[in-house]
Order: sequence, then C-alpha cells, then structure tokens
Amino acid sequence: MEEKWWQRSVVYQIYPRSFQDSNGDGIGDLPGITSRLEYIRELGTDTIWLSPVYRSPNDDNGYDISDYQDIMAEFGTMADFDKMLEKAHSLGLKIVMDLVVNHSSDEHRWFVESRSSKDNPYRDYYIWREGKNGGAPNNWGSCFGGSAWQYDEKTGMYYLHLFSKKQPDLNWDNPVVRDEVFNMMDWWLQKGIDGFRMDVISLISKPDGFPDGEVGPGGYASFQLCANGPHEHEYLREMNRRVLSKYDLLTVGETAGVTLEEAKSYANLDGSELSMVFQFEHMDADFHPVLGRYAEQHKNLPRLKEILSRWQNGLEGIAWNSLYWDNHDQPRVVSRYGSEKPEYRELSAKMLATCLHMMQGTPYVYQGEELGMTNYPWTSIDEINDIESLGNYRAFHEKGLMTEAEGIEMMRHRSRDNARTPMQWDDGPEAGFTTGTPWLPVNPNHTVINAAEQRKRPDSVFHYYQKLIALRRELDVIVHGHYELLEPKHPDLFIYTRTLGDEGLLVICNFSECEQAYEIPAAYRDAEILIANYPDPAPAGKLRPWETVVYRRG
Ligand code: TEU
Ligand code: CA
Repeated sequence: MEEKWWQRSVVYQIYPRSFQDSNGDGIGDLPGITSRLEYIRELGTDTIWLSPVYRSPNDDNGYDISDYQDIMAEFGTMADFDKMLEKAHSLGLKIVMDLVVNHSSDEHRWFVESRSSKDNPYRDYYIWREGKNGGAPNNWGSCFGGSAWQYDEKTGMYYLHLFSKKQPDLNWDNPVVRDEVFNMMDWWLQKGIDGFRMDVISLISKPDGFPDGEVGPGGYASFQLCANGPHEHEYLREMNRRVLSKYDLLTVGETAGVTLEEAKSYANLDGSELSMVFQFEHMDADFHPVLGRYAEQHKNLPRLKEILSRWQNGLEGIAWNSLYWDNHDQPRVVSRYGSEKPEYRELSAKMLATCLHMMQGTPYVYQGEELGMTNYPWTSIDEINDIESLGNYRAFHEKGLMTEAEGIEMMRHRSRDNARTPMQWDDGPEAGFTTGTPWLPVNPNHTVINAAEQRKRPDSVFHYYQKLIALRRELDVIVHGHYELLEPKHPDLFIYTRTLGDEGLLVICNFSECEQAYEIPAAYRDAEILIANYPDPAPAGKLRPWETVVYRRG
C-alpha cells in the first residue's frame, strides 16, 4: 500500500484559549495563533490539530458548539480563520479541525427548536425520553459527574447528555442529522482544511433499548457503555463514502472505550473509515481501581509497556496507530511519568519523547510538551476551571469518597487544567501569553521553562523534539519498522526494537531516577548512537537516571 502523507507526519495540537492572546483580553485567539505559525514550522511539525474555534458559550471551553459554521467571538472572526489557514498553508502546515458532533451546545438553534415542543421538526435531532419511576430514563452517568439525563420542563421529558447538560447528544440514528453533519463537514473541507479530529466519535451510536449499565463509584453507569455502538461503523463508512473519500485528509477519531479489535475497523488501512484513532488504554494504565482517573495511582510500567506493545503489534499491517502522551484533557506527562526535579526534568522529558516518537504511528505533540512543561501547583479547588474535574470532585466529595485536601491533591495530578495553563513563550510577565490577565494562571515556572530560552539553547527539550521529528521524516524504519518489546517484566526499563530489512533500532528508556544495570544485546554492541539525552555515551552495562539511548544498526 503506498504511504499516506500522514504516516510520516508529526501533529502539533493547539488549545486556542491558552496558546497566544493577541488583543490583551487574557484569552488566546486566532490572530495569536497566526503570529506563532513560524514557531510550529521551526519545531518541524507539519500538521496542526486545532481544538474547537467555533461559536460556543464555553461551558466546556468550545466543545459545546452553538454554530458549526461561525467562529467563537473571543477567538476572532472567520476572516481571522481564513488568514490563519492561508498563512499555515504558505508555510507548508496543514490544518486539522476538531469536529464535535456527538453533541452540540444547548444554545445551538437546532436544540432551541428541539426543546420547544414535541412535534417540532427538530425534535428528533436530539435524544428525548420519558422518565421512568419518577426519575431519569436509565442509570447512565455523565462524564462530568451526575446523571446523563436532564429533565426539561417545557415538554416534561428528559434529554441525553453524556457530557455537560449544556451538551445535548445529537441523534445520529436520524438520517437528517447525518445529512446536516456531512454537509457542514464538506463546507469546511471546501474552505481547504486538511482533516478532522473527531471528538468522542465512538459514542455516536447508542446501545439498542438504552439499557441500564453497571453502577460505578459515582452512583451511575459509565458513559463509555455507549462506545462502539450497533451502527458505529455503518455511520462512519457513510461519512467516509459521502464526504471523507472525496479528499486527501488526516482523520483521527477520539474513540473513548475503543478496543484493539474495534480499532482495526476504525483505523483500517483500507481507507474505509478513518486514518487513525486515539485509544485510551495507556491513559488509563495508572487509574485508581475505585476513583478511576480521579486519584493518583502509582506508575505501573510493565502494564504501560504491555498496553502500548499490544497496540504496536496488534495493528501492524492492518490499521494505523496514533501516538500521544499529552493533550488538552491529560495532565502533563513530565509530571505524570517523568520528574519535575530541576536536575531530571529535561532528561525525563527527552526520554519520554524518545519512547513515544520511536514507535510506529503518527505522533502528536501537545502545546508546551516540546518544552517539557509541567502540571500547575494548584492550592485551592476555587482555582480550577475544568467542568470535568469540578463535576467529579463534587460527586465524590458528596459521597464522602474524597476530602477537600484529597481533592486538591487530585487536581494537582489529574485535572485537565494542568494542560490548559497558558503556553510559556518567555520569562516575562504572563510568559508572553498575554498583556492582560490570563483566563487561567500562568505556571510560575515559566521563568525557567519557556520557548524563548529553549530556542537559543542547543541541548533544550525543544531542539531534542526537533531532532526526533526530523528523524521520522528521514528513516523508513521509524515509520514502517516491526516493533518488538524486550524485558517486558522490568519495572523501570522500557526497551524495544524496530526492524525493517537489515536496518534496526534499539530504543532504551529508563523510566526512573535510579541507575539501572543493562547489557546491550550483541546485535547492537557496535551500533551507532542515533539519538540520546545525555551528552556522553552510557557507561558499559549501566543506564543513568532517566537515560534514553537509541542505537541504529544496518
Ligand atoms: O473528551 C472525551 C473523553 O473521552 C473524555 O472522557 C476525556 O477522555 C476526559 O476528559 C479525560 O479525562 C472529548 C474532549 O477531548 C474533551 O475536552 C471534552 O470535554 C469532551 O470530549 C466532550 O466534548
Ligand atoms: Ca484574545
């Protein structure tokens, strides 16, 4: 099969609200992004995934869309978008938009009509059900805590919202909804965008009969029981046939609850559905058995290795992997799996980057990850903006499962706001993000961790990412090589090989701040060092704290 452009791409994710403010209102915007496109090009990434910029009341910071074909007022105008798109293309950067069509905002005109009466033509654009036994139609819970059903006085019925109550789920079983979505997608593609990241696209086909599910610690059944529903692939194949197949796109499904088997359909190399998917198994590897993501778990490297290796080997030759540690929903990987200690932070950031970027699949770099940005030192629940963190904290706190102190500790490790503090451009006021008051506080460590300083320093995390990205462009063994995990049981070492014909890579990653003993396999003893995070070669038989080395033979 001939190589697709996105199989050698490295994607840069922008969360517009926190990337660059251009008018001093403390909120990132489109002109701000346009002013930073050269930086993204300099890093070497060739595609941008733009989190939503559509009109929105910002109940979930843009993932609640009230007009799919207009721009959010705080971010600018459609003219600003067109300028950004044109400049991006002139720099050789592609733009992939965030498509949020499992749900809309409750302020979308479709929903305003739908909720107005039972016989309104838009009624069946959404999912309405009669209550049961004086309560909700079933025991499904929202991702943000509480029930997934909201009672609506006007017509005395409940509507489904797997996320916030201001994000009513669209009814994908209604062919008119699919027509509306496909027409809107085509409108954006006609403007020249280069693909879509599809928000919770695995949830669009709800289970037949809307059965109750197993109740979790929050008192409801997980929204993920809607994943991979009965018509999921039928709808995606229809989308592909009617829209996607007419263009040369990167499409990535954010597929909560996806399994390896399901991914073979979603991301099939035959081009029948999407280019690739974001899976979450590796993101759940450190979850607490009761509180899930909402408690700090201990690192379990063998489990993380098993998951990532299963996806590397399971999709080989059948479907395409995405590769990510960070995004706008995840805590910063340096704080999660690396070290914030000054002497180790950059070493661990480079090690984590190497571990991911030497794998098979398309890597995603989230804004600030290329600098080794870290979580924020929250001190109070009141500082938190994220609707998901707050909703789940309140649900657990009310059930006596989490004290306020535990809540703050949880926020420090887990809140999505850790990824949403402003991009750290320089060591000046507000890290150069805004001349005003930022909507979320800038991490005080921007005086040490910022783009301006790292662009000038050859051994910075920024320049290390540049090298990794350039290697992917250059070496077929990184793009297409066979993956094999070594030392599966080792608690601190993540070691694997990639082989393609006579060429091979040995990727060694020490996920600890301890010195580790490790003997290089004979096949790589005389191999050259392709990239490493220490300036000098590793001492024979040893690995230093957070050390990573990639050996290349053939
Ligand atoms: O996230 C959907 C999703 O799967 C969430 O459960 C996500 O994994 C969780 O936030 C991680 O803690 C998408 C968007 O990425 C997220 O920002 C939105 O809040 C959500 O959908 C609703 O649109
Ligand atoms: Ca602004």
